[in-house]
Amino acid sequence: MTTFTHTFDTAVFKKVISFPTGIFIDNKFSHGSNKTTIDLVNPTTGRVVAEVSEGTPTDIDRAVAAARRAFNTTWGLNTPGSRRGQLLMKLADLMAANIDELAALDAFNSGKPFHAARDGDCVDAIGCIRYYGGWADKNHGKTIETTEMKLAYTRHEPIGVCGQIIPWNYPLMMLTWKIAPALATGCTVVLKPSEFTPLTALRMAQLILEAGFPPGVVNIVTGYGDTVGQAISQHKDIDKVAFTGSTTVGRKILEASSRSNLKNVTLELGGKSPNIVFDDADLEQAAQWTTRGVFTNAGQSCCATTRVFVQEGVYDKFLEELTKRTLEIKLGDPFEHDTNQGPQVSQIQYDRVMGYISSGKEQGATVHVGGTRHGDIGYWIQPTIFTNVSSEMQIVREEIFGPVGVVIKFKDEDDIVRLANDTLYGLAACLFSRDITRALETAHRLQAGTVWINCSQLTGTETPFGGYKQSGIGRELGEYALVNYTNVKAVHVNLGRVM
Ligand code: TXE
Repeated sequence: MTTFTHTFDTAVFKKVISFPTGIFIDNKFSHGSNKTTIDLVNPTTGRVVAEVSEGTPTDIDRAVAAARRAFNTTWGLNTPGSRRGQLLMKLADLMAANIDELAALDAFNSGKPFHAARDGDCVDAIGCIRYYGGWADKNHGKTIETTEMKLAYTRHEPIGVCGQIIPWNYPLMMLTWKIAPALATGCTVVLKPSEFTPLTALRMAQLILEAGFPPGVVNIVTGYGDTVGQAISQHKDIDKVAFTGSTTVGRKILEASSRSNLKNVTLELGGKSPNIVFDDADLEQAAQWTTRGVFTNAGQSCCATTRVFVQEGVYDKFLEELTKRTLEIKLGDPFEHDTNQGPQVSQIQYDRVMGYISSGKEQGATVHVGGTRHGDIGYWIQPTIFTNVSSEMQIVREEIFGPVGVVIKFKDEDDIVRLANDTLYGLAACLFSRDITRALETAHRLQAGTVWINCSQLTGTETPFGGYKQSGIGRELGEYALVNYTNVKAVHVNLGRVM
């Protein structure tokens, strides 16, 4: 079986990290059934730096069998919620004790800045595990008033074995958003990390083992989407699939569910979210948040607010503020102190984003800032702003998933609501105004699962996250996510003596 060993000797983190990179089933690491491997590329150099086992559909069968056995014996309804909560809390403690290591692995594997991975992703991920650890013994049903002759109540029962497929943009966070509510409610898990960024998931497998979760409760199978991912989505003994990724693959997952066993499906998909600056906004604050909304994580965020709409009267002033801040973004090695933006995750994503930049140029938009690659090696792209765009251009309509924003003028409230909602997506939106009535009225008219007022990109473990329209089905985080992992059973008890 393969092992990851790397000596980190960087400005912000120094340590040798070593752990097995086999597939993790029944609390044991092993080869995949065909003993092949997947190469991992460091996006800062474009060089292969590690390998992990390549799982197969046969491995998924083995993982599902382990998860089913655990569900029927040591987990599910067989373990009190309080015990599940204790194990989740223990896992959160272990993550906190290893936070620098987890951050280094995410930075090394995905290219995001180390400090952003540690202070953002890892803190969020640990908080998420703790939050659902707290829910594990509090997700109760209700008693329901009917007649004096009947007692009716509901039970929130775990849905069963859950397949979870996650992407590469927030590798650790996405893992915790998926496993935490599943484990809290009593489900067992077969998780596939992205083939580009599996390292933190495999390190988490070790921590899950160390925390004391029974064998089979969490199984992690590294592999490709069209083999392992597809095997999960069409498996007849998986009760639910939770997916984060592209809208294209989201459709395939729904189709596979309908062709196999009609498993419950929740989807968190793409976006093309609007960022609205009204003429009464605090422009400096708006520019600060807009910069974050467009460029965070090198633009690789599903809720990136990349369609920047600015009211006519403040367009020039706002563009000046936004330009100033965009030019201040420091591209560099993820392990330097002052790096704000690392490379795109892969050659494929680099090519995809550069393709969009070319299409913007060809279709007549103006490159206001950036528009080219950065450096000679790796997958860096300069923060890019387009102006003079029109609504039919690809860069305005399609999710770019890179550091690219478009800036567009609007007239008034009706105009902006029409423009903002003119998209297939509906994941998020942000708006800036000092007028609370205008802000709230507009927020309520936007078709989006999250609306930020005078801020952007803030998610909270307690607050639901998910999409309208083709941005997805269901909500993650908060109490709402518990619904994804439970079946509600209504029990009717006859208290009378007559039929
Ligand atoms: O995503 P994929 P990709 C968007 C973003 C990006 C585009 C393509 O616009 O440019 O998608 O990225 C697994 N059955 N988002 O190609 O393919 C895959 O192995 C089952 C938005 O990387 O959707 C990985 O684990 N699973 C997004 C996961 O799906 C399959 C995050 C995501 O990969 C599969 C990422 C299949 N047939 C990309 N094919 C967000 N919402 O945050 C692939 N996978």
